[in-house]
Amino acid sequence: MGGGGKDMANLEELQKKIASVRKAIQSESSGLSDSKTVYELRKSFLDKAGRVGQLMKYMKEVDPSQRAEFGKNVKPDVTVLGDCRLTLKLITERMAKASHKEWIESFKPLDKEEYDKVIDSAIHPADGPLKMGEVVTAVSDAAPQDAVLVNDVGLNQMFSSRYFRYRTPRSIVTSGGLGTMGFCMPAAIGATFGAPERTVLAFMGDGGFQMNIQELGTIMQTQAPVKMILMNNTYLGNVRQWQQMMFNSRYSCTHMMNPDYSKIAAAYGIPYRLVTDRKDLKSAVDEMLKTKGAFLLETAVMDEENVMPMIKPGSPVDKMIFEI
Ligand SMILES: Cc1ncc(C[n+]2csc(CCOP(=O)(O)OP(=O)(O)O)c2C)c(N)n1
Ligand SMILES: [Mg+2]
Repeated sequence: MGGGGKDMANLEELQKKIASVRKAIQSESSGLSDSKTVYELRKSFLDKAGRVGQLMKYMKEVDPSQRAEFGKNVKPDVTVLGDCRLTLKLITERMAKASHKEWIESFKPLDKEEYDKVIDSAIHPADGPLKMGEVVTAVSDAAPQDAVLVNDVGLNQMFSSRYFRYRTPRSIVTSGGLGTMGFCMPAAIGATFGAPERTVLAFMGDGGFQMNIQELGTIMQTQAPVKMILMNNTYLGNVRQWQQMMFNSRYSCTHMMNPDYSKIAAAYGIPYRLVTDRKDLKSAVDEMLKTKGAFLLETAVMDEENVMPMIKPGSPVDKMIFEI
């Protein structure tokens, strides 16, 4: 009982801490540092299954206590409580059309900076070992317009998502930020069944491929025509990059001893080719795409390549880095 005052003091301290964390989120890592207008649309007013058709019914049941959600993390200038489908329409009708020409122009020097510092050397390296970006670009250039991209997790996922040029909507199958290594093999097999008329390209790293390598058996059995592009850097590359950046290159458990993939492919009766030199890249990609059915293309890529640019944990979006 006598501790009541102490509890109040603790509570006040806690509230102060929460307020300062909120302030930090708002100013630092929210990624909103330079945004003038931000719309946050909540779907709280949809029914549990998210059915749009029943919105009217659910609107009547909107709980006014939802107002407590407003301004929780970022302080808004204007708040609107209502069904997104209806209120958005009412808001856009009232907005004056703007072109934001100057704002859009302001991105051009930034695009150029990114191209000069990162993209050019990633996709057009002049010498040295093969790089993931150029492998992805070579496949992307030669693949049919409606090819489906499936990727695994790690650097291979980021490089293939970043440099594969999509020409058809609904063409990427990825575990995204969920980042489930091993995802690519079964997902790619599924894609060949879901879109049998399209070429399915499966980009993987040496770590993730081995997590579901037994699916080669499914490919053998079902004849699923998956074009597997293994980007072998002999590392759990994504984790190695973080160890380089955060732990002064003290690598732990990230180096990989790989099996002889030519023998693995042969065991499953799957055509295989290894590329170690960039002069052979194009012909190998063409051979993979021309071959009927599944193919395993192993590319021996640079061991310590990093994916850039990146934002360090806790940094705002305008403090991105281009090299470690
Ligand atoms: C099942 C699972 N285990 C561990 C991780 C953590 N993890 C994320 S990326 C990565 C390394 C991936 O290595 P590799 O498949 O060789 O791809 P690379 O980054 O070298 O392209 C690891 C271990 C994960 N995302 N999923
Ligand atoms: Mg790897």
